[in-house]
Amino acid sequence: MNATQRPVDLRGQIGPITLSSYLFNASGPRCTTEQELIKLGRSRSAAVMTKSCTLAPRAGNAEPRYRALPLGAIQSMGLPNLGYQAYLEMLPRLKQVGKPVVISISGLSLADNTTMVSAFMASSADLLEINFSCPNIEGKPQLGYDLTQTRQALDTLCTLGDKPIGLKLPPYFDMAHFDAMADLLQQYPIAFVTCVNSVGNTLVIDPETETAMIRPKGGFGGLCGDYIKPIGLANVRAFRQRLPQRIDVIGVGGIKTGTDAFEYLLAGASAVQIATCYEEEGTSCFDRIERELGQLLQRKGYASIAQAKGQLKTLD
Ligand code: RRO
Repeated sequence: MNATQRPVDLRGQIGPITLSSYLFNASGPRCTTEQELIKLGRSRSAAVMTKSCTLAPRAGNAEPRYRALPLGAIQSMGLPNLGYQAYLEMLPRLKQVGKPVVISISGLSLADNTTMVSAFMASSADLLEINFSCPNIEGKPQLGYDLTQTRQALDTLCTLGDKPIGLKLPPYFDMAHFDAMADLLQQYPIAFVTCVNSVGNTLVIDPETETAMIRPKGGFGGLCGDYIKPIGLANVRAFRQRLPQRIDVIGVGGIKTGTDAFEYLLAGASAVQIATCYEEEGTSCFDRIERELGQLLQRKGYASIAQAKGQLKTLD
């Protein structure tokens, strides 16, 4: 930056909350324990997001359940977490870091989600992200692929308090599904959607050993990282085009450079989350990607996130 250039305004947005930067951690890696969450609070992550919680603590699925791959990872963690009461109890200490705390909630039933959302509505959490898309629990289909159950869940969960809530959505692959889900979601007072969760129930095989890469569910697991960036971009774009402006779209999937974050910005994301890259690199990814994004926007003559948001050009 030379002396005449102003720094780019990199603030992101989720519903009523303005973030100090455009990126923060996704629910998933390195955000389960208080120690990990405090570390996130002291990093450049713009918010502290927790691992999805359940009613009772869970050890998660059998190992090996995470495998790094050349362009990302496959995993079937199985919701390992401390149980929602542990996160309620540590919230005052997490809040002391001075940035928004987002609680990810992933009940195994609507009754579980109702209990947890009610509890966090009465807490000092800033935002709730309700996970409608965990692909890794045997016998529990992803809620976001079932319109009827999604409607039933929202009918209840949207009446439990005033704190802004958002939904973590699975990836969709058909225009009719984007249309149907967006039509449904805009009937509810939600503040944001997060697109996308891992691409569920994929299979990666080691041809040498002729074995599936991970143990749970016979090797079926969520695909993450670079492999899924085009899917994440498409989902952000599709929901941004269909949802009213009062609902922010948060991008996640394969962001490991400032250029990746910029692509999500062009697609219309109000902020982005980092998962696999944070797992591999640790908290330094937030400074690095923020710096790269700032330099890219500066070089392109954008003064702020807002100027570039949704400005994707198409060829028609
Ligand atoms: O813990 C997991 O296995 C997991 C969850 Br809750 C999720 O929402 N998405 C994912 O890929 N893994």
